[in-house]
Amino acid sequence: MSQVAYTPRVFSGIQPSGGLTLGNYLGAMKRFVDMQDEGIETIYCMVDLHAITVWQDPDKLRRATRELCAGYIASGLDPEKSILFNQSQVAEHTQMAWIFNCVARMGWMQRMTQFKDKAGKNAQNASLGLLAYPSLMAADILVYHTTHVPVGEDQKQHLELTRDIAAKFNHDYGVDFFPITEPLIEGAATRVMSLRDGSKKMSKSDPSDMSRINLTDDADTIAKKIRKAKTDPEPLPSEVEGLAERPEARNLINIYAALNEQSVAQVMADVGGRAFSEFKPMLAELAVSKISPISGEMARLMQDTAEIDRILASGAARARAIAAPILKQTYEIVGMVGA
Ligand code: AQP
Repeated sequence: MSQVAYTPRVFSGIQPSGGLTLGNYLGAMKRFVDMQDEGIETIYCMVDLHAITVWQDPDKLRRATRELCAGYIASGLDPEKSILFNQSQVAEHTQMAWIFNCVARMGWMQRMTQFKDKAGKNAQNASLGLLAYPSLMAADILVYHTTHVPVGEDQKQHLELTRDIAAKFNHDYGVDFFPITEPLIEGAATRVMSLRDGSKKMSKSDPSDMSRINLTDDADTIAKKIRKAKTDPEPLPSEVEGLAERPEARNLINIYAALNEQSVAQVMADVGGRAFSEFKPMLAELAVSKISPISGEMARLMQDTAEIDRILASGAARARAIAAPILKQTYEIVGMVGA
């Protein structure tokens, strides 16, 4: 088979497994928006099939999927420029995932730290989907011959697995068919940490709502969560090196830098020497000024769920038009009759 010329293409997804957090926004969504106008095709997905790897209430899942779509648009994604859709509407993802289930090795899946974290002590009782989910993620990406994936740092290992699956498929079938996708893990907030524990990722599914800022939080709630965020008694250092042993301080500075589109060094030069009692209100004001317009627009968009469903259906049709021929070629390579 001849070398495929890969058109630069961006794909990424977010699970509708709860409300959106500031971590999802800074690590993923804000960067999706930045990439939309770079002249590359951008495809963004609500990965509802990933969400059900742990049980979801069906009504809540429907609402979270629509709210995530509203969040994408409120953050600045334009459904005409970017393709926005929910994963379950494009069956090619799961069809490709089956092929990849037969390429990926059990040992690869069992090494995934997110599986170990989410399955916890009772891994025997975790769903088979939770173990297989990174293979579906590889399919999400490769069914579009995606060249670049913007993600937070927690997804790095899954992106490496995607590259391993692409390389093994190409090797096993003697083809150069799937690209070796590049992860794009960039910016000051690639790993936003919990406000209660600087060693834990900020997550939608953390039992403590005080650990995260939700994109739907009102101004008072955002200010309260930042005021109560765990810190240490020292004033802020002026040099980046001074944050090395201070995870909570580092997290708040990283959040400030990402929201204000500054480097961490610039922020340190401005706020070094200040006490947290002075810095936290600055951060709260900045966070409210960035998040409030998004939450207001999300609430407005959620009043017309029929329009959201129309956007998702139209995005799914555009996505399918790209994915179907790539799946067909994959079937031909693998040896499926009638493909
Ligand atoms: N804390 C974070 N900092 C930076 N980026 C983050 N992302 C998630 N949390 C942070 C990025 O957001 C994108 C979508 O993630 P996801 O919803 O598909 O799954 P997740 O990484 O498992 O996020 P959560 O919030 O922790 O969800 P639950 O609790 O359901 O597992 C990804 O690009 C991710 O890197």
